[in-house]
Formats: sequence, structure tokens, C-alpha cells
Amino acid sequence: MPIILNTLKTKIENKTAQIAVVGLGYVGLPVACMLAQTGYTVKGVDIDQTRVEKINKGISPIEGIEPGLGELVAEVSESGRLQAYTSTDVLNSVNVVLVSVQTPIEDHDHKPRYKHLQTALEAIAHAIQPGTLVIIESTLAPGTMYNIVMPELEKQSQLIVGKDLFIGHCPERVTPGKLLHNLRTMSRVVGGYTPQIAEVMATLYGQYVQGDLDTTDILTAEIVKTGENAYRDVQIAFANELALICESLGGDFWKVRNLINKVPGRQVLFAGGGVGGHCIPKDPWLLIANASHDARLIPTARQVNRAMPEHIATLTASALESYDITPETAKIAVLGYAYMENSDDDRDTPTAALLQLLNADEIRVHDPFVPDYQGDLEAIINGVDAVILMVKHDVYVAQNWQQILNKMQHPIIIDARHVIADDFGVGNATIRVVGRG
Ligand code: SAJ
Repeated sequence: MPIILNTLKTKIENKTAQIAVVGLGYVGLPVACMLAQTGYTVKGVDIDQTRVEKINKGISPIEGIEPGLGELVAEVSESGRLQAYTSTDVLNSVNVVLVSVQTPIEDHDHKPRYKHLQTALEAIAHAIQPGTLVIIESTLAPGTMYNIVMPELEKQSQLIVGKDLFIGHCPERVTPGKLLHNLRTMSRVVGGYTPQIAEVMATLYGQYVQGDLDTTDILTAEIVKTGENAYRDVQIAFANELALICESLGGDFWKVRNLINKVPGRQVLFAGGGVGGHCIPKDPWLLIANASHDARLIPTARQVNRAMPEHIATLTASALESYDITPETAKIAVLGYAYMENSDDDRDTPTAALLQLLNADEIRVHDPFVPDYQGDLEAIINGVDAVILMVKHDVYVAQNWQQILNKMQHPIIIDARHVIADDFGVGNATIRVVGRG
């Protein structure tokens, strides 16, 4: 191992290494806090002045229920172990830089948009000293480290990767609502430019990660992260397609699913109203972005999942029509705006797509976690012609659905998440469950 790298490893081991985290969002901030709590002096950098000020006051800028994060931000800010800045000039005195900036995809061609990453790389390259380790934690299209990150850093810093500049890719595996828990417990793929660099990276992550630290090469790390989420998207698409087949045959996906899953090696996931969130809809496109292979399954799975809100809108329209309710008079309540149950996160939520497709005189939206939609559930449901259940929040599962039906103008429920128990006495109500013909 080069002496300069060995020196860095020693600094990491005795916690004298100065660490920086660029990007203090739902990944960067918990990472910065965990490293500070572990005993490092951490400089956090973010372009958002308000976010920086909040953190330096010991306040977490992240909304939603994140167990332990608020207290941890206060603790490490108070102790001075974490200080936040808007300027990347502070990077001229650090030994390790972690980068957690967003890597979205373009809507029109699904190609990655690396504006934030490139801005960060340019600023980092101009500030860092020889011997610095730069680790990208953002999710990347395979090939990005070699084709964009490495050339950008070398060109702007005049340093040479492997000689006086070290790079690696360690993609994050966080989920909103359990950021700190996942950061501590999930195994990590630690991709180093060289095995020695991967070893030094693992020394750092080993300070707070209890899961496995699987050291490997950079390309493998890029493919694993995007692949694990593309895999999930395809699994969900299979469940959705099987549900549509069941509906068309007059079958019941929920019964079929349970019986298939009794077979060893089968695990059909849940059909639903669509796939939202910050990673599953995006990562499949990152996986195939630079691949010369003409991927067909993965884009098709994306199409299947993106079409589910339209299916829910169709089920709704046909149910209203069966009661001779026209769009001009229809009143609909949509329950659930977040992209997943018991979360306030509404990034890429299927409900937003559904709302674009519904045709009604009045549409009321409710969500117990999303500030814009936290109205009184009973008042929202009162007098509507149809209720659409888009998210399986616990509060909806716990409802007395007979009482709800009694308050509605017409007894129509479109259940996109199998919220209502199978033993519910439907009576004369019309309850259309996704996957049930
Ligand atoms: N969904 C379905 N059917 C399913 C599962 C999910 O329709 O069977 C929908 C959800 O309603 C949601 C979307 O897909 O709209 C995504 O749900 P998710 O459970 O995959 O949750 P995410 O998006 O937070 O995924 C994250 C990912 N974790 C990371 O990227 C680090 C994913 O790899 C994890 O598998 C997932 O959390 C998890 O299992 O918690």
C-alpha cells in the first residue's frame, strides 16, 4: 500500500482524519452525524444556506419521522464535531470527502442528469490536497466513476488517481423512515479504485456500519446498487401484471399470490397502484443507461408499473359509470398521497399520476403524514361518490369501512393496495380491489 494511503488509513483508525460530507440531504446528513458521533471532526457542505443554518443550530432539516436523527443532529452540532458550511473551500484541509448529491434522471429520455454531481466534483477538485480520498455515495449509472468522476477530479485538481488522489464508490442503502437504522445495519458494497483503497474505505465504514462491508471494484459497486433496485422494480411489475391477468380472468390475485408463495423459491410481491419513491423508479434507468445491451425486460417493467395509476383511474371510471354517475357530478376522495405506507415522503408518488388522470367534479385528497393533505378524514369522505385507497397507511387499515360507506353518497371503494380485509362484508357496496376480477 502506498505510504500516503497507509498514512490515511492510520488517521482513519485513530480518528484524526478530517472528514467532509458534500450534500446534506436524507443521505449526507445522517452520514455526517454518524461519523461525527463516532468521534471524527466532520465538515458538512451544502448549497442550501437555510439547511446549513438549521444544522449549525442543531436542528434537523429533514421532515418526516426519522427516529433518532433530530437528537443526533443536536448532539453533534452542540459538541462541535459537525459543522456545516455552504462553501467548499473548507475541503482544503480534509483527508476524506464523501459525496451524497442527488442523481436524478431526465423524464424525456431517462438518461442521468449529473448537474449536481459535476458541480460538486468541480468544487471538490479545486479545494482538495494531495492524498485525499473521495468516495461517491450517490447512486450512479455503471461506468460513471470511470467516465465522469475520475476524469473530472483529475483534470480540475491536477492530481493523479491512484498516486496522490484516491477514489471509491460506496452506494447508500437508506430508506426514508429508517435512515439511521439502515446506515448502521445494512451491508455495504465498498468499491475501491484499487483493493488497497477499498480496504481503507472499509476501515472508515467499519467505524459505524454493523452490516457486512463487501469490498470490491468500482464497476461492481455501481452495478449492484442499480441492479438491486431494478430487480425489485421487475418483481413488482410481475405482481402487477399477474394482478391484471387475474382481473381479466375473474380470478383473485391475493389468493393466487398466497398459494404461489407457498412454493419454495417463489416470492410474488404486492400488486398496487404504482411504484413511487426516490430510487425504485429511477435506478432501473441508471442501470441500463450506459449498457450497450438492448435491455427489454427492465424498460417494460417500468412501463407496467407506470401504467398502474391509469388502471386505478379506469377501475374508478367504470365503477362510477355503473351507478350512472358522470364525471361532471362525481365527487371522489383519494386516500394516500405519500409514495409508501406510514411515510410522509411523496417523491414520484403514484397518487400524483392518478390525480392527473381522474375526471370528476370534485377530488378530495387525504394523507395523515403529508402536510398538504392532513385534513379531517371523516369530513373528506362525507358525501363522496367514490373512495380510492392509494396507500396502505395503518390509519386506513384500522378504519371501520362500513361506517365510512354509510357516510358516502354512493358505496364505491377502489382499493389499490388491498387495504380492506378480505372478510369485510361487502353487502351492496361496490368494492374493486386491484387484482380481483
Ligand atoms: N411497492 C409495490 N409493491 C411491492 C413493494 C413496493 O407496489 O410489493 C411500491 C411501493 O408502494 C412504493 C414503491 O413500490 O410506491 C417503492 O417501495 P419500496 O418498498 O421499494 O421502498 P423504497 O422505494 O423506499 O425502496 C427502498 C430501497 N432501498 C434502497 O434503495 C436503499 C429498496 O432497495 C428496498 O428494498 C426497500 O427500500 C425496502 O425493502 O425497504
